[in-house]
Amino acid sequence: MPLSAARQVEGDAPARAILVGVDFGGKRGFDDSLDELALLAESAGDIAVARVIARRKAPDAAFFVGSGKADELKELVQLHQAEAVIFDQALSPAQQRNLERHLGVAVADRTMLILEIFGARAQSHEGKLQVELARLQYLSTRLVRRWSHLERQRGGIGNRGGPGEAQIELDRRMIGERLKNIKKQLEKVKRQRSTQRRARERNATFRVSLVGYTNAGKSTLFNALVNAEAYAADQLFATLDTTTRQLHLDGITRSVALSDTVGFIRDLPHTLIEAFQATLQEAADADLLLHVVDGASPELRAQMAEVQRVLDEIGAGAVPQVVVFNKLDRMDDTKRPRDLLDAIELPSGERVTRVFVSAKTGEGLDLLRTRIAEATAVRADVDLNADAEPSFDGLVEPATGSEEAGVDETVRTGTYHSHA
Ligand SMILES: Nc1nc2c(ncn2[C@@H]2O[C@H](COP(=O)(O)OP(=O)(O)OP(=O)(O)O)[C@@H](O)[C@H]2O)c(=O)[nH]1
Ligand SMILES: [Mg+2]
Repeated sequence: MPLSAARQVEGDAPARAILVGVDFGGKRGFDDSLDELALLAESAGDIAVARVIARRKAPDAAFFVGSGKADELKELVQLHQAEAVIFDQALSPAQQRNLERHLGVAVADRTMLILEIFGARAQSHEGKLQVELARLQYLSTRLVRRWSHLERQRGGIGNRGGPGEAQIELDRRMIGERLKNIKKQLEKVKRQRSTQRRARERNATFRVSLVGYTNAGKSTLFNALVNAEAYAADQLFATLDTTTRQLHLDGITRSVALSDTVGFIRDLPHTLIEAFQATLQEAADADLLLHVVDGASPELRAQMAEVQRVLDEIGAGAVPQVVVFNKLDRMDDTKRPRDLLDAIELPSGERVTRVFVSAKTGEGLDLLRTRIAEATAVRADVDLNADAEPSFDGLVEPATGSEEAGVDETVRTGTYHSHA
Protein backbone atom coordinates (compact mmCIF):
# COMPACT_ATOMS: atom_id res chain seq x y z
CA MET A 1 0.00 0.00 0.00
CA PRO A 2 1.69 3.24 -1.04
CA LEU A 3 1.84 5.98 1.49
CA SER A 4 -0.01 8.21 -0.86
CA ALA A 5 -3.05 5.97 -0.45
CA ALA A 6 -5.25 8.19 -2.56
CA ARG A 7 -8.68 6.95 -3.31
CA GLN A 8 -8.40 5.03 -6.55
CA VAL A 9 -9.73 7.40 -9.12
CA GLU A 10 -11.00 4.83 -11.58
CA GLY A 11 -12.18 2.14 -9.19
CA ASP A 12 -14.22 3.63 -6.37
CA ALA A 13 -17.73 4.93 -6.59
CA PRO A 14 -17.74 8.59 -7.67
CA ALA A 15 -17.85 11.14 -4.86
CA ARG A 16 -20.61 13.73 -4.91
CA ALA A 17 -18.83 17.05 -5.02
CA ILE A 18 -19.76 20.71 -4.69
CA LEU A 19 -17.65 23.02 -6.85
CA VAL A 20 -16.67 26.45 -5.58
CA GLY A 21 -15.08 29.34 -7.44
CA VAL A 22 -14.21 32.65 -5.85
CA ASP A 23 -14.20 35.73 -8.04
CA PHE A 24 -11.77 38.30 -6.69
CA GLY A 25 -12.91 40.82 -9.25
CA GLY A 26 -11.27 41.36 -12.59
CA LYS A 27 -8.48 38.90 -11.92
CA ARG A 28 -7.25 37.17 -15.06
CA GLY A 29 -8.50 33.68 -15.71
CA PHE A 30 -11.55 33.41 -13.46
CA ASP A 31 -13.87 30.84 -14.99
CA ASP A 32 -17.39 31.97 -14.18
CA SER A 33 -18.90 28.75 -15.45
CA LEU A 34 -16.60 26.42 -13.48
CA ASP A 35 -16.82 24.18 -16.54
CA GLU A 36 -13.16 23.33 -16.52
CA LEU A 37 -13.25 22.51 -12.82
CA ALA A 38 -16.25 20.28 -13.47
CA LEU A 39 -14.30 18.44 -16.19
CA LEU A 40 -11.35 18.08 -13.87
CA ALA A 41 -13.62 16.72 -11.14
CA GLU A 42 -15.17 14.29 -13.60
CA SER A 43 -11.76 13.21 -14.82
CA ALA A 44 -10.83 12.53 -11.19
CA GLY A 45 -13.94 10.40 -10.74
CA ASP A 46 -16.23 12.86 -8.94
CA ILE A 47 -19.69 14.09 -9.92
CA ALA A 48 -20.48 17.75 -9.52
CA VAL A 49 -23.81 18.07 -7.69
CA ALA A 50 -23.73 21.85 -7.28
CA ARG A 51 -21.72 24.89 -8.35
CA VAL A 52 -21.18 27.92 -6.16
CA ILE A 53 -19.63 31.26 -7.08
CA ALA A 54 -18.54 33.59 -4.31
CA ARG A 55 -17.37 37.15 -4.75
CA ARG A 56 -14.79 38.72 -2.46
CA LYS A 57 -12.14 41.41 -2.50
CA ALA A 58 -9.49 39.15 -1.02
CA PRO A 59 -9.29 35.58 0.32
CA ASP A 60 -10.29 35.08 3.94
CA ALA A 61 -7.28 33.84 5.91
CA ALA A 62 -9.22 31.16 7.75
CA PHE A 63 -11.78 29.89 5.25
CA PHE A 64 -10.73 31.36 1.89
CA VAL A 65 -14.41 32.31 1.47
CA GLY A 66 -16.11 34.40 4.13
CA SER A 67 -17.67 32.72 7.15
CA GLY A 68 -21.17 33.43 5.83
CA LYS A 69 -20.34 31.60 2.62
CA ALA A 70 -18.76 28.78 4.64
CA ASP A 71 -22.05 28.35 6.50
CA GLU A 72 -23.93 28.38 3.23
CA LEU A 73 -21.59 25.68 1.91
CA LYS A 74 -22.29 23.61 4.99
CA GLU A 75 -26.00 23.74 4.30
CA LEU A 76 -25.42 22.80 0.69
CA VAL A 77 -23.30 19.83 1.73
CA GLN A 78 -26.21 18.55 3.78
CA LEU A 79 -28.80 19.37 1.17
CA HIS A 80 -26.96 17.51 -1.60
CA GLN A 81 -25.46 14.85 0.65
CA ALA A 82 -22.12 15.85 -0.78
CA GLU A 83 -18.95 14.05 0.17
CA ALA A 84 -16.47 16.62 -1.04
CA VAL A 85 -16.13 20.34 -1.69
CA ILE A 86 -13.71 21.32 -4.43
CA PHE A 87 -12.26 24.82 -4.86
CA ASP A 88 -11.16 26.18 -8.23
CA GLN A 89 -8.27 28.03 -6.62
CA ALA A 90 -5.40 26.91 -4.42
CA LEU A 91 -6.15 26.73 -0.70
CA SER A 92 -3.49 27.14 1.96
CA PRO A 93 -3.00 24.11 4.22
CA ALA A 94 -4.69 26.01 7.07
CA GLN A 95 -7.70 27.01 4.97
CA GLN A 96 -8.12 23.48 3.80
CA ARG A 97 -7.95 22.10 7.34
CA ASN A 98 -10.35 24.71 8.70
CA LEU A 99 -12.83 24.10 5.92
CA GLU A 100 -12.72 20.34 6.45
CA ARG A 101 -13.45 20.80 10.14
CA HIS A 102 -16.21 23.27 9.44
CA LEU A 103 -17.89 21.37 6.63
CA GLY A 104 -17.27 17.85 7.94
CA VAL A 105 -16.37 16.53 4.47
CA ALA A 106 -13.25 16.25 2.35
CA VAL A 107 -12.07 19.57 0.90
CA ALA A 108 -9.85 19.67 -2.16
CA ASP A 109 -8.49 22.34 -4.44
CA ARG A 110 -7.60 22.39 -8.11
CA THR A 111 -4.02 21.36 -7.46
CA MET A 112 -5.12 18.31 -5.55
CA LEU A 113 -7.54 17.28 -8.28
CA ILE A 114 -4.84 17.54 -10.92
CA LEU A 115 -2.46 15.53 -8.75
CA GLU A 116 -5.12 12.87 -8.29
CA ILE A 117 -5.75 12.59 -12.02
CA PHE A 118 -2.04 12.40 -12.73
CA GLY A 119 -1.72 9.74 -10.04
CA ALA A 120 -4.40 7.59 -11.63
CA ARG A 121 -3.08 7.99 -15.17
CA ALA A 122 0.66 7.51 -14.73
CA GLN A 123 1.76 4.31 -16.46
CA SER A 124 5.50 4.35 -16.88
CA HIS A 125 7.97 3.89 -14.05
CA GLU A 126 9.16 7.43 -14.56
CA GLY A 127 5.66 8.86 -14.74
CA LYS A 128 4.73 7.20 -11.49
CA LEU A 129 7.85 8.47 -9.76
CA GLN A 130 7.20 11.99 -10.98
CA VAL A 131 3.61 11.99 -9.79
CA GLU A 132 4.53 10.58 -6.42
CA LEU A 133 7.21 13.21 -5.99
CA ALA A 134 4.73 15.98 -6.73
CA ARG A 135 2.11 14.45 -4.51
CA LEU A 136 4.38 13.93 -1.54
CA GLN A 137 5.68 17.46 -1.84
CA TYR A 138 2.13 18.74 -1.72
CA LEU A 139 1.19 16.34 1.02
CA SER A 140 4.13 17.11 3.25
CA THR A 141 2.57 20.45 4.13
CA ARG A 142 -0.93 19.13 4.62
CA LEU A 143 -2.40 15.88 5.75
CA VAL A 144 -5.98 16.06 4.84
CA ARG A 145 -9.06 13.98 4.82
CA ARG A 146 -9.24 13.21 1.12
CA TRP A 147 -5.86 11.53 1.14
CA SER A 148 -5.66 10.08 4.58
CA HIS A 149 -5.30 6.35 4.62
CA LEU A 150 -6.87 6.24 8.08
CA GLU A 151 -10.04 7.51 6.51
CA ARG A 152 -9.69 4.95 3.82
CA GLN A 153 -9.36 2.10 6.29
CA ARG A 154 -12.36 3.28 8.22
CA GLY A 155 -14.13 3.43 4.90
CA GLY A 156 -16.26 6.45 5.65
CA ILE A 157 -15.93 10.13 5.09
CA GLY A 158 -17.64 12.60 7.33
CA ASN A 159 -16.28 11.66 10.74
CA ARG A 160 -15.02 14.56 12.75
CA GLY A 161 -11.36 15.09 13.48
CA GLY A 162 -9.48 13.43 10.66
CA PRO A 163 -6.35 11.35 11.25
CA GLY A 164 -4.90 11.25 14.76
CA GLU A 165 -1.92 13.41 15.68
CA ALA A 166 0.40 10.43 16.19
CA GLN A 167 -0.48 9.12 12.77
CA ILE A 168 0.18 12.51 11.22
CA GLU A 169 3.62 12.63 12.82
CA LEU A 170 4.39 9.14 11.59
CA ASP A 171 3.18 10.00 8.10
CA ARG A 172 5.36 13.11 8.03
CA ARG A 173 8.48 11.14 8.84
CA MET A 174 7.65 8.48 6.28
CA ILE A 175 6.96 11.12 3.67
CA GLY A 176 10.39 12.64 4.25
CA GLU A 177 12.09 9.28 3.80
CA ARG A 178 10.10 8.44 0.72
CA LEU A 179 10.79 11.82 -0.86
CA LYS A 180 14.54 11.25 -0.55
CA ASN A 181 14.21 7.82 -2.08
CA ILE A 182 12.15 8.98 -5.07
CA LYS A 183 14.48 11.86 -5.82
CA LYS A 184 17.36 9.39 -5.97
CA GLN A 185 15.48 7.12 -8.37
CA LEU A 186 14.51 10.05 -10.58
CA GLU A 187 18.14 11.14 -10.76
CA LYS A 188 18.93 7.76 -12.20
CA VAL A 189 16.15 8.00 -14.79
CA LYS A 190 17.42 11.45 -15.73
CA ARG A 191 20.92 10.12 -16.36
CA GLN A 192 19.50 7.40 -18.60
CA ARG A 193 17.51 9.97 -20.51
CA SER A 194 20.45 12.20 -21.23
CA THR A 195 22.33 9.16 -22.57
CA GLN A 196 19.39 8.42 -24.86
CA ARG A 197 19.28 12.04 -25.91
CA ARG A 198 22.92 12.03 -26.90
CA ALA A 199 22.32 8.91 -28.97
CA ARG A 200 19.43 10.61 -30.77
CA GLU A 201 21.49 13.72 -31.43
CA ARG A 202 24.13 11.55 -33.05
CA ASN A 203 21.68 9.93 -35.45
CA ALA A 204 20.29 13.32 -36.50
CA THR A 205 16.63 12.48 -36.07
CA PHE A 206 14.37 15.50 -36.51
CA ARG A 207 12.19 15.64 -33.41
CA VAL A 208 8.68 17.02 -33.49
CA SER A 209 6.67 17.35 -30.25
CA LEU A 210 2.94 17.88 -29.88
CA VAL A 211 2.22 20.39 -27.14
CA GLY A 212 -0.95 22.17 -26.14
CA TYR A 213 -3.74 22.65 -23.67
CA THR A 214 -5.25 19.49 -22.28
CA ASN A 215 -8.08 18.06 -24.42
CA ALA A 216 -7.03 20.05 -27.50
CA GLY A 217 -6.73 16.83 -29.50
CA LYS A 218 -2.99 16.12 -29.41
CA SER A 219 -3.34 12.35 -29.11
CA THR A 220 -6.03 12.23 -31.81
CA LEU A 221 -3.75 14.19 -34.10
CA PHE A 222 -0.82 11.97 -33.16
CA ASN A 223 -2.84 8.89 -34.07
CA ALA A 224 -3.93 10.41 -37.35
CA LEU A 225 -0.40 11.41 -38.34
CA VAL A 226 1.42 8.21 -37.44
CA ASN A 227 -1.38 5.71 -37.64
CA ALA A 228 -1.10 4.81 -33.99
CA GLU A 229 -3.57 4.04 -31.27
CA ALA A 230 -2.54 6.26 -28.40
CA TYR A 231 -5.25 6.77 -25.80
CA ALA A 232 -7.41 9.75 -26.70
CA ALA A 233 -10.47 10.63 -24.69
CA ASP A 234 -12.73 13.48 -23.69
CA GLN A 235 -10.97 13.77 -20.38
CA LEU A 236 -8.43 16.16 -19.00
CA PHE A 237 -4.94 14.69 -18.89
CA ALA A 238 -5.80 11.53 -20.78
CA THR A 239 -2.14 11.39 -21.74
CA LEU A 240 0.64 11.46 -19.19
CA ASP A 241 3.47 9.45 -20.58
CA THR A 242 5.29 10.42 -23.70
CA THR A 243 4.79 8.24 -26.77
CA THR A 244 7.11 8.58 -29.75
CA ARG A 245 6.72 7.16 -33.27
CA GLN A 246 8.44 7.54 -36.59
CA LEU A 247 6.63 10.00 -38.82
CA HIS A 248 6.85 9.23 -42.54
CA LEU A 249 6.65 12.23 -44.82
CA ASP A 250 6.51 12.08 -48.59
CA GLY A 251 9.83 12.86 -50.17
CA ILE A 252 11.69 13.20 -46.89
CA THR A 253 14.45 10.71 -46.24
CA ARG A 254 15.53 12.17 -42.95
CA SER A 255 14.23 10.31 -39.93
CA VAL A 256 11.45 12.23 -38.20
CA ALA A 257 10.15 11.34 -34.73
CA LEU A 258 6.80 12.59 -33.47
CA SER A 259 6.08 12.68 -29.71
CA ASP A 260 2.73 12.98 -27.98
CA THR A 261 2.94 14.23 -24.45
CA VAL A 262 1.17 15.61 -21.40
CA GLY A 263 -1.19 18.56 -21.85
CA PHE A 264 -1.01 21.86 -20.04
CA ILE A 265 -3.70 23.61 -18.03
CA ARG A 266 -4.26 26.95 -16.36
CA ASP A 267 -2.63 27.02 -12.91
CA LEU A 268 -0.74 23.80 -13.53
CA PRO A 269 0.63 23.17 -10.05
CA HIS A 270 4.22 24.24 -9.85
CA THR A 271 5.20 21.07 -8.01
CA LEU A 272 3.98 19.15 -11.06
CA ILE A 273 5.93 21.22 -13.55
CA GLU A 274 8.98 20.63 -11.39
CA ALA A 275 8.34 16.93 -10.95
CA PHE A 276 7.60 16.50 -14.66
CA GLN A 277 10.76 18.28 -15.77
CA ALA A 278 12.07 15.10 -17.39
CA THR A 279 8.87 14.51 -19.39
CA LEU A 280 8.47 18.15 -20.31
CA GLN A 281 12.12 18.23 -21.34
CA GLU A 282 10.94 16.29 -24.39
CA ALA A 283 9.33 19.51 -25.66
CA ALA A 284 12.31 21.67 -24.86
CA ASP A 285 14.60 19.33 -26.82
CA ALA A 286 12.39 19.17 -29.91
CA ASP A 287 13.39 20.70 -33.23
CA LEU A 288 9.80 21.72 -33.90
CA LEU A 289 6.71 22.10 -31.72
CA LEU A 290 3.23 21.52 -33.06
CA HIS A 291 1.19 23.72 -30.73
CA VAL A 292 -2.24 22.11 -30.90
CA VAL A 293 -5.18 24.41 -30.07
CA ASP A 294 -8.84 23.48 -29.71
CA GLY A 295 -10.01 25.81 -32.47
CA ALA A 296 -13.62 25.43 -31.33
CA SER A 297 -13.00 26.49 -27.74
CA PRO A 298 -14.22 29.92 -26.67
CA GLU A 299 -11.24 29.98 -24.30
CA LEU A 300 -8.63 29.38 -26.97
CA ARG A 301 -6.79 32.69 -26.52
CA ALA A 302 -6.31 32.17 -22.80
CA GLN A 303 -5.36 28.55 -23.36
CA MET A 304 -2.72 29.46 -25.93
CA ALA A 305 -1.27 32.06 -23.60
CA GLU A 306 -1.10 29.50 -20.81
CA VAL A 307 0.68 26.98 -23.02
CA GLN A 308 3.17 29.62 -24.08
CA ARG A 309 3.79 30.50 -20.43
CA VAL A 310 4.56 26.90 -19.53
CA LEU A 311 6.75 26.48 -22.63
CA ASP A 312 8.79 29.47 -21.52
CA GLU A 313 9.05 28.08 -18.02
CA ILE A 314 10.41 24.72 -19.16
CA GLY A 315 12.89 26.32 -21.52
CA ALA A 316 10.99 25.49 -24.71
CA GLY A 317 9.94 29.07 -25.50
CA ALA A 318 12.50 29.43 -28.28
CA VAL A 319 11.79 26.16 -30.09
CA PRO A 320 10.23 26.85 -33.54
CA GLN A 321 6.45 26.40 -33.56
CA VAL A 322 3.68 25.65 -35.95
CA VAL A 323 0.29 26.48 -34.46
CA VAL A 324 -2.32 23.86 -35.31
CA PHE A 325 -5.95 24.91 -34.92
CA ASN A 326 -7.65 21.55 -34.50
CA LYS A 327 -11.35 20.55 -34.45
CA LEU A 328 -12.03 22.43 -37.67
CA ASP A 329 -15.13 20.23 -38.06
CA ARG A 330 -16.57 21.78 -34.89
CA MET A 331 -15.84 25.39 -35.73
CA ASP A 332 -18.78 27.68 -36.37
CA ASP A 333 -19.42 28.17 -40.06
CA THR A 334 -18.98 31.88 -39.53
CA LYS A 335 -15.57 31.28 -37.96
CA ARG A 336 -14.30 28.88 -40.58
CA PRO A 337 -11.17 30.32 -42.20
CA ARG A 338 -11.07 30.86 -45.95
CA ASP A 339 -7.51 29.60 -46.02
CA LEU A 340 -6.39 26.57 -44.05
CA LEU A 341 -2.89 28.00 -43.88
CA ASP A 342 -2.02 31.46 -42.60
CA ALA A 343 0.06 33.13 -39.93
CA ILE A 344 -0.71 33.93 -36.32
CA GLU A 345 0.91 36.14 -33.75
CA LEU A 346 2.15 34.52 -30.56
CA PRO A 347 1.84 36.39 -27.25
CA SER A 348 5.49 37.35 -27.71
CA GLY A 349 4.58 39.20 -30.90
CA GLU A 350 6.27 36.53 -33.03
CA ARG A 351 4.38 35.47 -36.14
CA VAL A 352 4.35 31.78 -36.96
CA THR A 353 2.57 29.50 -39.38
CA ARG A 354 -0.93 28.39 -38.48
CA VAL A 355 -2.62 25.38 -40.04
CA PHE A 356 -6.30 24.54 -39.57
CA VAL A 357 -7.00 20.80 -39.34
CA SER A 358 -9.49 18.30 -38.12
CA ALA A 359 -7.70 15.34 -36.58
CA LYS A 360 -11.04 13.61 -36.66
CA THR A 361 -12.00 13.99 -40.35
CA GLY A 362 -8.46 14.34 -41.67
CA GLU A 363 -9.09 17.74 -43.25
CA GLY A 364 -5.95 19.85 -43.50
CA LEU A 365 -3.60 17.04 -42.47
CA ASP A 366 -1.81 16.99 -45.84
CA LEU A 367 -1.11 20.67 -45.47
CA LEU A 368 0.28 20.06 -42.00
CA ARG A 369 2.51 17.23 -43.24
CA THR A 370 3.88 19.47 -45.97
CA ARG A 371 4.61 22.15 -43.42
CA ILE A 372 6.46 19.67 -41.17
CA ALA A 373 8.40 18.38 -44.17
CA GLU A 374 9.46 21.93 -45.02
CA ALA A 375 10.61 22.45 -41.46
CA THR A 376 12.78 19.32 -41.54
CA ALA A 377 14.35 20.53 -44.76
CA VAL A 378 15.14 23.93 -43.30
CA ARG A 379 16.67 22.47 -40.20
CA ALA A 380 18.67 19.89 -42.12
CA ASP A 381 20.19 22.65 -44.23
CA VAL A 382 20.99 24.66 -41.16
CA ASP A 383 22.71 21.68 -39.63
CA LEU A 384 24.66 20.79 -42.73
CA ASN A 385 25.92 24.20 -43.85
CA ALA A 386 25.58 26.24 -40.75
CA ASP A 387 27.57 29.20 -42.06
CA ALA A 388 27.36 28.89 -45.84
CA GLU A 389 23.79 30.01 -46.41
CA PRO A 390 23.20 33.76 -46.29
CA SER A 391 19.56 33.30 -47.30
CA PHE A 392 18.81 31.94 -43.83
CA ASP A 393 19.06 35.44 -42.51
CA GLY A 394 15.37 35.57 -43.32
CA LEU A 395 14.78 33.14 -40.50
CA VAL A 396 15.39 35.64 -37.79
CA GLU A 397 13.86 38.64 -39.45
CA PRO A 398 10.53 39.72 -38.00
CA ALA A 399 7.64 39.06 -40.33
CA THR A 400 5.99 42.13 -41.78
CA GLY A 401 2.99 40.78 -43.71
CA SER A 402 -0.48 41.91 -42.70
CA GLU A 403 -2.91 39.54 -40.99
CA GLU A 404 -5.29 39.89 -43.95
CA ALA A 405 -2.70 38.67 -46.40
CA GLY A 406 -3.54 35.05 -45.69
CA VAL A 407 -0.43 32.97 -46.21
CA ASP A 408 2.48 35.03 -45.11
CA GLU A 409 5.47 33.77 -46.96
CA THR A 410 7.95 35.57 -44.78
CA VAL A 411 6.87 33.50 -41.83
CA ARG A 412 8.88 30.35 -41.64
CA THR A 413 8.57 27.42 -39.34
CA GLY A 414 12.25 27.82 -38.60
CA THR A 415 11.73 31.18 -36.95
CA TYR A 416 13.19 31.51 -33.51
CA HIS A 417 10.98 33.24 -31.00
CA SER A 418 12.24 35.89 -28.73
CA HIS A 419 10.49 36.44 -25.46
CA ALA A 420 10.54 39.57 -23.45
N1 LIG B 1 -14.85 17.07 -33.29
C1 LIG B 1 -13.57 16.82 -33.09
N2 LIG B 1 -13.17 16.27 -31.93
C2 LIG B 1 -11.86 16.02 -31.76
C3 LIG B 1 -10.89 16.34 -32.76
N3 LIG B 1 -9.68 15.99 -32.28
C4 LIG B 1 -9.87 15.49 -31.04
N4 LIG B 1 -11.19 15.50 -30.71
C5 LIG B 1 -11.80 15.03 -29.45
O1 LIG B 1 -11.31 15.81 -28.38
C6 LIG B 1 -11.16 15.01 -27.20
C7 LIG B 1 -9.75 15.10 -26.68
O2 LIG B 1 -8.87 14.51 -27.60
P1 LIG B 1 -7.42 13.97 -27.18
O3 LIG B 1 -6.73 13.61 -28.46
O4 LIG B 1 -7.48 12.97 -26.10
O5 LIG B 1 -6.81 15.32 -26.60
P2 LIG B 1 -5.37 15.55 -25.91
O6 LIG B 1 -4.94 16.91 -26.32
O7 LIG B 1 -4.46 14.42 -26.24
O8 LIG B 1 -5.79 15.56 -24.38
P3 LIG B 1 -4.94 15.17 -23.06
O9 LIG B 1 -4.05 14.01 -23.37
O10 LIG B 1 -6.02 14.84 -22.10
O11 LIG B 1 -4.19 16.41 -22.68
C8 LIG B 1 -11.56 13.59 -27.62
O12 LIG B 1 -12.89 13.39 -27.23
C9 LIG B 1 -11.41 13.60 -29.13
O13 LIG B 1 -12.25 12.69 -29.77
C10 LIG B 1 -11.35 16.94 -33.99
O14 LIG B 1 -10.62 17.24 -34.91
N5 LIG B 1 -12.71 17.14 -34.08
MG1 LIG C 1 -3.55 13.10 -25.06
